[in-house]
Order: sequence, then C-alpha cells, then structure tokens
Amino acid sequence: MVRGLVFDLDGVLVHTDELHYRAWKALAGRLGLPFTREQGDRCRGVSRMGSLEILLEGSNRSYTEREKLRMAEEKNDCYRAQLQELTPGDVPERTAETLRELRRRGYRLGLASSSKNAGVILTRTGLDALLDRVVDGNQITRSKPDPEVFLRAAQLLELPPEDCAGVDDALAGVESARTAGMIAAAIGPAALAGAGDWNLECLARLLDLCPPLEGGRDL
Ligand code: B16
Repeated sequence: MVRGLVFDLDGVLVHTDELHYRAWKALAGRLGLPFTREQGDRCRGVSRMGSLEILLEGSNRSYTEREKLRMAEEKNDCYRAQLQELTPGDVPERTAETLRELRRRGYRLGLASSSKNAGVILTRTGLDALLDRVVDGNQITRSKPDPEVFLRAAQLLELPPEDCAGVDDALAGVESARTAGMIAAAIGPAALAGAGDWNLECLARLLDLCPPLEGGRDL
C-alpha cells in the first residue's frame, strides 16, 4: 500500500528543466556547438557533469577535466542567475494544491532530486513547506538512474521503499525509483514514453490513485 510519495524536482514540481536547457544552450552557443531539445531531454535527472558530456557529444575535440569543470561552472552560474528570479508563482497552483491534499490524506511527501541547487529552488518557491523530507544532489554519491536518491528519501520518510511511489519525468529517474523498489510513476516525457508503472497526464492524477489513508499523518 502506498503511504509515501517521493518527487523529483526539476520538471515535476517546478519547470526549472527549461532553465537548465537555456543555460546549457547558452554554453553550447559560446562553444560553437549545437544543443538540441532532444539533448536537453536526455539531461533530465542526469548529473551536471553527465549533462556536460551530452552537450560535448557534438564536439570533435577533447577537453581536459579542468576545462570541463570550468564549463560546468559557467553553466551553473548562468542557471543560478535565473533561479534568483523564481517566486512561489512558479509552482503551478494545481501542483501546490495536489501536494497539500496528499498531505491532508495522510501521505508522507519527500523529494529525490539530483540537483545541488535544490535548496535554493525549494526556498524561493515555498515548496520546502509542502515536503516532509528532502534529498538532493549534495547528499548522494551516485546520480540517477542509480536508486540511491530514492532509497535515501524512503529512509528519511521512515517507510519501506515498497510503500512509496517515486514520481519522475526522466527515464533515468523512473529507472531509479523502480530499482529502489518503489512504484515508478512517470510524468511528462517519461509518461509519454510509457516508462512508468503509472503514467500520469498531470500531477493531480495522483489524487485518483492515492485515496485517503486511515489514521492520517504521524510525521
Ligand atoms: P544541478 P532532478 C536534475 O534534477 C536535473 O533534471 C538535471 O537536468 C540536472 O543536470 C541535475 O539535476 C543536476 O542539477 O546542476 O543543479 O546540480 O530532475 O533530479 O530534480
């Protein structure tokens, strides 16, 4: 029985996926490389350095580790500058209402994000007040599709992973939740690909799949 829901952040609770795309696109432009939407989609749920490798696929020269770190830093500076503009208005009202209703129904809510910038996003949007536990890229050693981030979130929620559903828009994230032993709930591109055990048209669909729990919340 599902008692906990563990959400990915970028592209699921807030559309920072578009900001990642713009920041990578700007770096690619400066380097004279292409960066397509398809490459952007493949970066979903993938670590910063892993995403850089996807961008550099279009290059016919090799770069030193030092050069790569500098590029990743350049992208991150550009991304973080955009994050400063985020407000609670960037979380769709229906998303915030779905989270509130799930909590009213007794579910424990966690975050499982690969991003090292999750903290600033949660604070600026007010999402931190709607989640019980948070695991982000600063607390894990292996990025999705490794299950570490979802396993750690279940542990912090004090629930067995089998009692959780992991909600992600990336193929890597869906695999991560499934390997952790959770119900893999896909949304966005991953749902369109039919990758999940649940393929959600929108987050509010969770309200049809997660009825009120007996006993309410004990967190
Ligand atoms: P950062 P998620 C992931 O977050 C993003 O989907 C992915 O595009 C990004 O490269 C990764 O975080 C690392 O982000 O550079 O901010 O540390 O989808 O797992 O919430």
